[in-house]
Amino acid sequence: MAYTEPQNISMSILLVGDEAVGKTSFIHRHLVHQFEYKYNPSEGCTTYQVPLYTNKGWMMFNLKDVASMEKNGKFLPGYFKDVDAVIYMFDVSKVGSYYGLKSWREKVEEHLPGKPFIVCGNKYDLQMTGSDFYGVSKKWKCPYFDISVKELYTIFTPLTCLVSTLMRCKVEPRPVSEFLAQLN
Ligand SMILES: Nc1nc2c(ncn2[C@@H]2O[C@H](COP(=O)(O)OP(=O)(O)OP(=O)(O)O)[C@@H](O)[C@H]2O)c(=O)[nH]1
Ligand SMILES: [Mg+2]
Repeated sequence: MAYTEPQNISMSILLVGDEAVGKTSFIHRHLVHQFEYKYNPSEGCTTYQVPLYTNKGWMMFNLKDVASMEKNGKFLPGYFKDVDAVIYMFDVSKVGSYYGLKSWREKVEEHLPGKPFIVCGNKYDLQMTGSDFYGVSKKWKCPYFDISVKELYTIFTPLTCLVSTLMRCKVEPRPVSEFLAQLN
């Protein structure tokens, strides 16, 4: 089935994790296909509309980017409004950010009990020998992905994994060139 316009499937995903793990970079990569080297700490919670081309056509995601500095603050109810699923992100080169996920999870579960979630270990380019973090998958009973926003390693799979769970069918990322070829 070919779509010419993004499908508004109203899927909202909350993105949380410690300082500088790459949450905003992840969104930026999806939106403008560029990598920003400079670190600009985010503030509050910003929602971005992110389209992704998949084997089911274009899909639109609302990605809610929660700034790490919110960790010790009070989460506002708006952050959790209409959220369908959660991505917990850490930096595979900073083990502290992996342990930091525990308190993010406690905080999120308080507001969104039982929502589907996945864990992403970003900056895999800094540790290409294979990460040791797959244990989280067993511990938290959730999918885990090593990703590199910088090197474009597995970065489209987290969203399609969550949408597959929510739609109960297999959704996979497809190259945009495939979509453009249909138009010719
Ligand atoms: N080597 C490497 N650096 C990355 C990668 N992804 C992001 N970065 C860098 O990590 C830094 C922080 O990225 P951000 O996306 O701003 O981090 P954040 O998680 O949004 O941080 P907060 O806004 O403080 O919550 C930036 O300097 C990015 O260039 C990656 O895959 N590999
Ligand atoms: Mg940020």
